Amino acid sequence: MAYETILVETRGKVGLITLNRPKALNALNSQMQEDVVAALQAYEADETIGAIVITGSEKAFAAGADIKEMHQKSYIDMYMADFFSGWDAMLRIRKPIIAAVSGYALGGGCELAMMCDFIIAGDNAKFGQPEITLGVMPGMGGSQRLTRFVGKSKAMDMCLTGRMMDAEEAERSGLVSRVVPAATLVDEALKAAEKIASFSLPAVLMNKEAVNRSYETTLTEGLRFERRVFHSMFALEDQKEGMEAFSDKRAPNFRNQ
Ligand code: CO8
Repeated sequence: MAYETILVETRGKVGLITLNRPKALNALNSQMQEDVVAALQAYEADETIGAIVITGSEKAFAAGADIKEMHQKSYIDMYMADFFSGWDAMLRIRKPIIAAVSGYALGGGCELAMMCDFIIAGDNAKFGQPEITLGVMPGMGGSQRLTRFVGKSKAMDMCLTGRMMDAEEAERSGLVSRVVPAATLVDEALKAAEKIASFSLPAVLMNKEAVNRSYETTLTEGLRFERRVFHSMFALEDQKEGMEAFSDKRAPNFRNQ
């Protein structure tokens, strides 16, 4: 399928989505929301795909929601369209999504990266929630997710001053999982995604679901959920195969069953 605002390609078992509005530094407009969600849903439905990477350009992952699309809208326009709620469909994607961030990840761009399962940053990455400088605030989860990633003090600092955080600070604060040289960013993200896609898909989905559950429930409930899912994994052929392969000192041959 052809998309207007993104490029998609399949690399082995990995789906690669590249945000592609270079003239607007990949500002997220409604078309891009539709395109990204449609591409994610297509990869979700594709049995040959085990993980997905979303990236942008070297200069910008995404410089925010498209200010030019938004600025004349009224309250009732935003409310009736439930503006930006279309991105929620991303949260229903069960396969892992890695954000590979080079350059600016600002406003909605930072929020999109945080909606992915983890972020690998190029050493030139810059994260920020500069909405305050525009007279608004984050609207795609920034005030909530950033706070959970980096804690209240830093999230307040970012949202109230609008300052940017570089890759080193982002890693130190827990916003990104690792920092790599910008020149190798996409390769490193693809390598991580290929590794994930080499494992048993049901086991991968259950791992993702369990980690996400920790954000939504109490520790006691989360631990109970984890134990029940862990027990259920002993119904998987891939569990037998993984453990047998370990004993036989050979590579496992997972069949996603
Ligand atoms: N929206 C639209 N166009 C943009 C955006 C954007 N967010 N960011 C950059 N552009 C455009 C510029 O207007 C410019 O276009 P043109 O050449 O036609 O003038 C082009 O991209 C290149 O940008 P610059 O010339 O500004 O490039 P610089 O290298 O000088 O600066 C910056 C790069 C620092 C990234 C600068 O472009 C900038 O500050 N951009 C805006 C960053 C920002 O404020 N982002 C937050 C946007 S608001 C938001 O994301 C809210 C999300 C939640 C909404 C929820 C609603 C319910």
